[in-house]
Amino acid sequence: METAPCSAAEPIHVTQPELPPLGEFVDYLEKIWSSKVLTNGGTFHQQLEQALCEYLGVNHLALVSNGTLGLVLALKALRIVGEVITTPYSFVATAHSLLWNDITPVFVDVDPASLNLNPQSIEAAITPRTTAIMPVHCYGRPCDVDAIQKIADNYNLRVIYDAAHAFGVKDEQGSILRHGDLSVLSFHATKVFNTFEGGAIVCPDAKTKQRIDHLKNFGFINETTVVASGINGKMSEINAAMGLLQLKRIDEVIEKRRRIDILYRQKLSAIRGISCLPYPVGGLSNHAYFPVMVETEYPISRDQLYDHLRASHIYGRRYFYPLISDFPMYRGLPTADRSQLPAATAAAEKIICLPMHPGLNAEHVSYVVQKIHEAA
Ligand code: T4K
Repeated sequence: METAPCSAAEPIHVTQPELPPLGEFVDYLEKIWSSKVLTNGGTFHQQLEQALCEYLGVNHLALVSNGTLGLVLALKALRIVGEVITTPYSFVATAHSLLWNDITPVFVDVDPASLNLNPQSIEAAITPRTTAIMPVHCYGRPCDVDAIQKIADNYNLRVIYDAAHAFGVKDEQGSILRHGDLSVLSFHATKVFNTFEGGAIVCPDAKTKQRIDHLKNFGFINETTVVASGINGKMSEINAAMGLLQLKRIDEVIEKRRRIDILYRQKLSAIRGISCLPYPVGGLSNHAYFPVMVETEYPISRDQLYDHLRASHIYGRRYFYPLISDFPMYRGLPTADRSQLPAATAAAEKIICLPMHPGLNAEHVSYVVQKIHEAA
C-alpha cells in the first residue's frame, strides 16, 4: 500500500469516490456528443446492464436513476401493499420507499451480531396485512437469507432486499443479489461502485425486468400505449458511461478497501473498548464500510469519540444514528417503540463508521488509529 504522508489539516472523509482518469471519461463524452443520445435506454445504458449482469453473476438487471427510486419501483413492480417488515437500522431511504407506496413499515429488531434483521423477530411481527419483508444487507454484510426465505415461503410473503451496500458481495454459492424476489443496488457517489447517482434492480426473470423497464419509463410499452402509472426512473447515458469506466477498475478498488480493512483490524486490536465487526463467514466482502463499536470499556462515549476525531479533521459517521424509527414520520408507529428494538438501539448508540475508501493509505489509517488511541 502506498504511504503518502498525511497532514493533520487534510480532511479524512468517511468516504470518497475513486474516479477514473478524466481523459477516459472525455472519450465517452465525445461519443455522447456525436450520437446526441443522452438518455432513454441508449447504447451505454444497454452495455452497462449487460456488463453488470456478467460482473455480478446475475441474469437480469434494470438500471435506475438512484437506489431510492429503485426501492420504490421494486415495491410497485411486485404490487406490494399493506404492511412490510423492515429494519430500523438503515439509511432512511429504506423505510421512505414504503411510505412512497402507502405501505406501513413494521420495524423489527436486528440481530446484535450481524446488525441485520433478526429472523425470529420477523416471524413474530407477521399479521394478516403483512405482504413482504424488506431486509437490508447492512454495511454489505449478508442477511440470514435462508432463514428469511423460509419464513417468506411459509407465510407467502415477498422479499425485496435493500442491497444498496452489497455491490459485488458473494456468499459461498455466488452473488448475494440472487436471493429474494428482487434486490436493489445503489450506485451513489458514496458507494463501492458509483455512477455519480444511480442504481439497479436485480430481477429473477426477463418478464419482471420488462415490467420494471416499463415502470421506470412512465409505463410506456410503445409510442402510444401506457400500461401502468409509471415514473421517470431512467439512468442517463452519462451515468451509464461512468459505470462502464468504473467497472474496469472495480476489482482493484475492492482490493484496496480490503487492505485498509486488514490494517485497521491489526492496529485497532490493541485498543480496549473498540471492537470491529467480525468478517462474514465464507463468500466475498466488498469492504463498503468500516464500522466499529465503542464499548463501555472505552473511556469516552461514541459521541465524544466522534467529536474528538472531527477536531482532528477525521470525519467518521454515525451510520445509522438516529434509528429510522426515531424520525418524526415513523416514531408514532407502534413498532417504533425503542423498548422493542434493543439491539438496533444499542448499535445506533455505539457504532461509528471510520473512514473507508480506496484513496486512503497506511499513513491515514495510522493517523486515525493514533487519534482513537489518544482519546483513550
Ligand atoms: N438504502 C440504503 C441502505 C442506503 O444506505 C442508501 C443510501 C439508499 C438505500 C439509497 O440509495 P441512493 O438513493 O442514495 O442511491 C450518504 C448517501 O447520500 C446515501 O446514498 C447513502 N445511502 C448513505 C449511507 O450515505 P450522507 O448524507 O452521509 O452523504 P454525504 O453527502 O454526507 O457524504 C458522505 C461523505 O462522502 C462526505 O463527507 C464526502 C464524501 N462524498 C460525498 C459525495 C456526495 C464525496 O466525496 N463526494 C460526493 O459526491 O448520505
